[in-house]
Amino acid sequence: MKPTNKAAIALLAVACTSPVLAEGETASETRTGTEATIEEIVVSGQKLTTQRAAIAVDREVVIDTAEAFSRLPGADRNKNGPLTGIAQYRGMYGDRVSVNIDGLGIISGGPNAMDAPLSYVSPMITEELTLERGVPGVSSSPEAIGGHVDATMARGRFGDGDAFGINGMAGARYSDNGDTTSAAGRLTLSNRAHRISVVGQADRGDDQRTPAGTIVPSELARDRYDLSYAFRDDRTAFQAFAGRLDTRDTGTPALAMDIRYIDSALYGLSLEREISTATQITARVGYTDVDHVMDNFSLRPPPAMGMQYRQNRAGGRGTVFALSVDRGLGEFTLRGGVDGRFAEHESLITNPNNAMFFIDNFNDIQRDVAGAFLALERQTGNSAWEAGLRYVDVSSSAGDVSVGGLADMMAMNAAMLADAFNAADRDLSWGNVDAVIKYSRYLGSNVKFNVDIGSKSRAPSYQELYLWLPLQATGGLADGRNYIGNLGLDAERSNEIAIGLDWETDRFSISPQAWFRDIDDYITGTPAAVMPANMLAMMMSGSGALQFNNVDAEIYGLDLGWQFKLSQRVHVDGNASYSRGRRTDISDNLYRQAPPNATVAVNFVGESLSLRGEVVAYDRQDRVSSISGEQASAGYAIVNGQLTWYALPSLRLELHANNLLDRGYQHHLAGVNRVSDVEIPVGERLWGAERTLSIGAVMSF
Ligand SMILES: [Cu+2]
Repeated sequence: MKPTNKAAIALLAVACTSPVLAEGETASETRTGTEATIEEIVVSGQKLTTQRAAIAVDREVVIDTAEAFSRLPGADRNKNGPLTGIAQYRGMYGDRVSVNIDGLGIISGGPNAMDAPLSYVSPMITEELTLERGVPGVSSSPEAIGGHVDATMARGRFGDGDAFGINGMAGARYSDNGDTTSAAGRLTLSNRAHRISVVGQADRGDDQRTPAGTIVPSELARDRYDLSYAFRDDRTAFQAFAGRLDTRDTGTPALAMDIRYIDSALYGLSLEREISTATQITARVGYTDVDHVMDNFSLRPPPAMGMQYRQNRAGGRGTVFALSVDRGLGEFTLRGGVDGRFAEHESLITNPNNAMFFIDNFNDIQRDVAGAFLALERQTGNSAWEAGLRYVDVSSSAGDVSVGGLADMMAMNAAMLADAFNAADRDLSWGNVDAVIKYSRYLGSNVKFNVDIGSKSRAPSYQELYLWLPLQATGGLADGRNYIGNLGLDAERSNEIAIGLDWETDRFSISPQAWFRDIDDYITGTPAAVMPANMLAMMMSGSGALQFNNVDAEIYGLDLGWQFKLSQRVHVDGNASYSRGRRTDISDNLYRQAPPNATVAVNFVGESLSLRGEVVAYDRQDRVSSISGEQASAGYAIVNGQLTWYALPSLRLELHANNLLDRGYQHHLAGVNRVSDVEIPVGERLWGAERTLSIGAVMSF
């Protein structure tokens, strides 16, 4: 077993038996002989090595789990609304970062990623979010070109004996900004072999206030439930779950419309079974079904003219599966498997004031991914390596499109685009080989060196291919530009190296990693040369269309986490991220890149009380994409404070103050306001929340 896994299990044991110590305390583990001694850096619910970074999301007083994710080194989030955070990792985001929940990928229903994968992870009922730092191994996920994240839902524990017992959790949180409330609960009936669990979380909030005005609309309403059954014995772990996501009127002010509803059903089965002492199989299958409606007139001030009203009904559904076998061969472990993802999507735009008006935005889209991988690992006393290969086959298709109810010139140009699209060959496929090599070695007892080298691919998304009419349905880019797809796109390929150190002494630990990504055929918008598309985009928005194209790019940077113990009870910690993304075929920067940022915190961890005060600082970002018309943003620093008190061993009370000094600030990735006739002008970057006080109580039994 890897040292990191051992440390994780030790930590889990500490977390389960002693909730008071779980926060901010480093799990110590005695090792013998020449065995390595590096521990994970454990900071306020975060665990970090150069191989992985994990965060205990339920300890973070957040509504959007993407916010908790953004606290990890190298991680950030593109925010298009209070529940619409898109994971960004080392300059890549959207479909480039794979997000699994309980080992299964999510099929989003919204063509603009309003239901981004992390929106399915309600924070209070999430056990842990784990980011594979460095280059993700080939077995983690297909098309994980930018990174891989796995979240596990907190479904409770098994019992110790044959008798059934009940355990659970009940918690509530309140934030004064927007009177935001969260309520969560879990009830588990279990013995040593069986576990039945029901969990749920409900979030509600009104519009958020900032020092520059109220963000309209930024109200939110989301319910998430899950019912599961699990079985385990010495050699088997089985789980079946059925879950629902029910999002109601929720603002997305950085996009052209707001969420009226997202109704999703999620089902999954997983089985892990030890066939022999050396052989283990893992099988997972999941199904997601999403029904979604958004519009531009219910939550935000409606357009001046009835003809500009838009309602958009979109959906997505499909199956994901993964099957793998692990076989131990002495010092070696061989892992092989197959996985896939078969998804359908559609999106229809209408106008409630004009029954003749419709746009087949996406019709009868199918995108299927099938992959196979083989990885070999070797673990010896003080070094380890892993080498893996993966083949991914992606095929996609789209149905015929049409449009109705447009006037004169618009109708003519739209009809030309529809005819061209319908006449084109839309059955497309890509075959890609990925390769990853990872090596780590102890240089002395408290320094470990790591190097990862990978070549990873991603085939184009359905939006990048099939967006035939210039619109802003771009998977959440939110740059305000109208895009058209491109049926001739090649797959992206990122050749990447990451070099890192884990260094730990009695008082100090640090885990820096430097990385470089060279991306061939990077898919981004470039000025379109399609005349009818440009004319339409001009009529709708005043600027021409962008078309998805293959370009060349590079992204490089350095990120780290560290901790320094001042005494048994007091430590300082922090992390820092630097990333730079640019085109290499022309002189321009990549769009929506996180600026350099750092967090420094002082922590006190007492018997039952812990305190944390932190400064979060972001540099300005003036390396912006001129093609997207992206604006620069100023740097800022805010101060946050938090207090956690175990009033009883089973009762945790939380008091958090965010933006304590009530600074006005604009996070570069916060999105640009697209809503007219509200306090914050159209085209202005959205402001961060004013000073916000939150209280919470979480009881476990
Ligand atoms: Cu939507």
